Amino acid sequence: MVGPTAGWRIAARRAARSGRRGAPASPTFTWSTQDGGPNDLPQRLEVDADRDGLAERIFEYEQGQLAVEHRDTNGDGQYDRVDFFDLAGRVVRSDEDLDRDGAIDVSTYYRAGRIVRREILNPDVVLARRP
Ligand SMILES: [Ca+2]
Ligand SMILES: [Ca+2]
Repeated sequence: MVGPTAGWRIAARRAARSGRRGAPASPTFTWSTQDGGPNDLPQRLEVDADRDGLAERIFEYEQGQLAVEHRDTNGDGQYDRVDFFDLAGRVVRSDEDLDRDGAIDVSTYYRAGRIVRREILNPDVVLARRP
C-alpha cells in the first residue's frame, strides 16, 4: 500500500528499532495529524522510547511524507541531531550538535546515500573529537 498509511508504518517500525538499550519494549507513540478527516495526513510523530515523558525522536511530515527527524541521541532531553529527507526518504542533510550546547557543529550533505559535503561550523568541537 502506497501513501500516508505506509509512511506511518515505516516511521513506526524505524522508531521501534531505535529504542535505547535497556528501554522498555513498547515505546510511546504520539501522532499529530492535519484535520482528522478521511484524507488525513500525519504531521508529526513523537516517540518516547523509555516512557519518561520526553520524546527522543520527533518525526515531521510534509504532505504525509517524512521530511525531518529530530533526535536526542543520549537521552538528555536535548535534540542533538537533525536529519532532513528527500521525497524518496533518503537523508540529504544531517546536522549534529556534538558538544550538546544547542548549536549545530557539523552539517553533512548526502546525495543518493553518499556524503558529498561536510560543513564544519565549530572546528574546535570537531577537532577535539578526532581520534
Ligand atoms: Ca523519553
Ligand atoms: Ca554544539
